[in-house]
Amino acid sequence: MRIAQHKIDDHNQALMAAHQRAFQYLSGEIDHVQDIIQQLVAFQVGIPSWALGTGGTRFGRFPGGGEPRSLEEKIEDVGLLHQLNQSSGAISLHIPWDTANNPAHIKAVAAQNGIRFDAVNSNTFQDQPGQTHSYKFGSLQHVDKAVRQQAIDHNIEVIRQGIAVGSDALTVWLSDGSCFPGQLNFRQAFQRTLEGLREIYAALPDNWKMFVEYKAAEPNFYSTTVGDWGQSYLFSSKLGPKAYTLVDLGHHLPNANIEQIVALLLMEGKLGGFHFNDSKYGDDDLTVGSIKPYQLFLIFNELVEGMDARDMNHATDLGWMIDASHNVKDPLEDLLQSVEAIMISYAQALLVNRKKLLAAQEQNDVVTAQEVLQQAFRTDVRALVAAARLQAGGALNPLALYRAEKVREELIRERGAKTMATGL
Ligand SMILES: [Mn+2]
Repeated sequence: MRIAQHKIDDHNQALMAAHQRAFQYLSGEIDHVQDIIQQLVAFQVGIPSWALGTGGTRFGRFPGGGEPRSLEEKIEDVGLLHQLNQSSGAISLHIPWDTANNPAHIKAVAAQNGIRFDAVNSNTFQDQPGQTHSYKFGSLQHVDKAVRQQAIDHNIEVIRQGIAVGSDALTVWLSDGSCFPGQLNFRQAFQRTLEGLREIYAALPDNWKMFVEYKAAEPNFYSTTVGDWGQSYLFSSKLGPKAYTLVDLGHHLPNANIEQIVALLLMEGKLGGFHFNDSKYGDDDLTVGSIKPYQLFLIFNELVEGMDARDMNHATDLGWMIDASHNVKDPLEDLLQSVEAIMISYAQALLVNRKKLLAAQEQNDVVTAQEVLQQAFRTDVRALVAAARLQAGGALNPLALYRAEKVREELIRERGAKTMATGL
């Protein structure tokens, strides 16, 4: 479904006076307001196709109704989010869940919705119906060459499908690892995985990137073959210039200093992409910014500082994606909240007084350094983010309009109460 433009206009008109009051107050405090707004307008976050349905846990799943039944409907849902916030202009596909039988048609649906295709994701963490070999003991690390070859062929097929829809990156997340000590020879598992990744890398078009995503634990609970940023960096360095590390916020051991990891990967030119989410205990896949908003700000602070140091384009030089799951919320509402949290953290990072911070660091003035960061973090930038949305043609309050228009009710009417989207 689409929301009629006049409904967005009416919504904005009703909120305009309050918005302008907040914006005027804020813009008086900030230098270069228009430059910041332009950066916010340009910044787009990819929406994962697998997060458009209600997620579940290994204990159960409680679908909410009106979930997309096809790839077309997934793209329409992202188009709807983008219509509301103008910051969700890309979808990240997961193969085989999102295999497009008619890529030209799928590209046309995406174009109608103003959506482009972000990184495509392969899947060797599950066995698919009719699959010859099982991934029970891993895919690219597997002791049996036939299993490894099946995983390599699948990834090359994902690249082929990505090319057909106009994507330009492959994300490889491997669940490979071991559950018990002694199960795996770590060095051999690494070497076999590297060998497989090299074959996949060789199939990448010139303008493509490969993102090597790491994860500390789960589904394997003793070792993971791409378990942390060091292992991912080893793989991406050995593979070559088109390979990068992808940081998923939920894939670290507790209390890891993710902002430091980001800073160093950027310094080495090896940070390729991001999966945003939040967590309390592990890979909880919770709404971005719902648990640790200060950490998210600190990560964005390093991203902005590190990207500026390398003269990178904030909007286009890294892959920005959400990777989350929604067990109890309406997935579309959750995604609106997630994108808003990302935009708020990005805006706050743009406000950091970098000269003052650098001077404080040079003077060992710890108190001032903290003050500089917290001055930005404690600034309520919501009117700034809303101003960017307004300028781009979105809604001043996307979530409020989503609810006022009874979007979920309409989707349930269109698609049924018992639909269940493919995904996690
Ligand atoms: Mn991820």
